[in-house]
Amino acid sequence: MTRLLIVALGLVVTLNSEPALGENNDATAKNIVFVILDDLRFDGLGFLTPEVQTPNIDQLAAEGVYFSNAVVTTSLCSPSRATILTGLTTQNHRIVDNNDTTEEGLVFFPRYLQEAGYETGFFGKWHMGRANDSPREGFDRWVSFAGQGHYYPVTRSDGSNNLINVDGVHVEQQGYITDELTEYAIDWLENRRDPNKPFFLYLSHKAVHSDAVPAPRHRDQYRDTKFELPETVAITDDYITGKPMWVKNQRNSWHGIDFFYASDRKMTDYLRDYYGALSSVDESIGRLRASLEAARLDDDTVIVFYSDNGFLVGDHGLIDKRNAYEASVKVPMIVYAPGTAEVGKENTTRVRNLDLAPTFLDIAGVAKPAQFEGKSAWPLVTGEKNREAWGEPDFLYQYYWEWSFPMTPTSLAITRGDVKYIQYHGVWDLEELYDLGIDPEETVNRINDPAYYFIRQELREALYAGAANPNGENAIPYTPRLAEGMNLRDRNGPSAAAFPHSWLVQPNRPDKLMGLIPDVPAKKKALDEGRLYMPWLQGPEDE
Ligand SMILES: [Ca+2]
Repeated sequence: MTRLLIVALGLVVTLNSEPALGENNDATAKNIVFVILDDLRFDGLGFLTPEVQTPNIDQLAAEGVYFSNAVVTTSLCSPSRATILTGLTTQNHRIVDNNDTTEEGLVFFPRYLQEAGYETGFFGKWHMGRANDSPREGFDRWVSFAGQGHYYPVTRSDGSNNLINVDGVHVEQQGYITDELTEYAIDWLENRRDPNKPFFLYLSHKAVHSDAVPAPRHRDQYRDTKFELPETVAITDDYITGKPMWVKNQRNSWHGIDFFYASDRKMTDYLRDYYGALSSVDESIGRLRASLEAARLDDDTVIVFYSDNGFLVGDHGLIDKRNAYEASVKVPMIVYAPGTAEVGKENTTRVRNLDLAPTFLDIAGVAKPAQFEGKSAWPLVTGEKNREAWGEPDFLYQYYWEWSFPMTPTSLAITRGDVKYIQYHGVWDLEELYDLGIDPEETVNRINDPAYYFIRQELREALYAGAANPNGENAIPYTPRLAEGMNLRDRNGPSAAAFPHSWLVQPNRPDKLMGLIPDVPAKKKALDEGRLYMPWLQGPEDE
């Protein structure tokens, strides 16, 4: 649709449509449509990767604001969704992995919208609480399913199909899940909701989670397409020496490029199905927009396009998500808000999933609850604030080890400005430090670079302080172990990684205790001068 037509529709809305009325009688309340995908890579859109065909999403970006530096505070389905819904970080909402079954005490942001007079609808993948698909507080309409759901109906032992929970009543899944969820959403939009209330539509697609299955009409869409993998997929001496052992070891695992999903499939081949499945989502966006336009709601409705986490396709030899590398933590984010100042622009501000709940409430004119940890990104969309004025917070990242996928360790990271520091817990391995300003691909681990000595220590301290819970406690949460987990490796693939060269030493070194001494300025001074730093042997002037 052209800009001119949107402006024309806007005028029609002003003249003919009834104003949306909340309990506060706010005639200007905006409707909100939130479309969230599962595991869509940050650059997995046509306007960013030419091989990918997503005309409707490209158009949404061209007519909206594209956030090129959107990130998630935990790159895993359930924890990220819990953060989006509660406005809390993982250490505080405590949904630490996909095995967690409780949502006890959590308040989901749509409840605040209901209280402000909004009608709310949830459609699709909830992915918390395992087998519990029953309606959750905060939603007037509920269409969901347990766990991961299915791309196509699957026949159960009693002969019926797998079930979808519609407002507490189970019905069978009829067809391809992306199309079916879109139809449920549009049905609510057009026929079921109260037209006198502003609405919040939460459309949560199963696509494009593994194993991605396209609709029949998209099965051959990319048959002849040659997708390229990231440059960091290559093993080179220069590159691989700076990486922790667990990264090298994960290459040959369920979540590694050399044995991904324990198959001999090539990632370049898998991406044909991945992006084929994305095409139904792209059509879904087109259908939603057409429905809004037909109802003359387009001008009063903000659309937010998002993914619950990133997805690696061979970056650093890894696939899937969980780790703290850029392709894992970055997600595609578009905010379509007609009439706002930043339309058609890219915004480079680092906006977190933690910031979504405050943003939605801000759009609705609802005050931010005290427990929310993020900040509204709406001033970035309206142009009220630029990146600098908005005041980008530190980006704290946390992923807690899962027994089910034991190859990725507990990963804690903090990014301040361009510098990212990563620390692992419970595993004997290297820390990492990247200067994203000069090394966006994270190819040079600067953890032992003297130029980053002080920022390294500053970030270690800030990370520890930021990862504490409201009681000031630093605790690593975990859930019950139920089985061995995905330990399979290709017996013909790469063997275990060697220890870092710098760790291999002769016995009886005089500096053998230096690794225990905190990295204080006096230690740096001693190292610069080629001296040992042993505080218990030296005078106060050396401290
Ligand atoms: Ca996910």
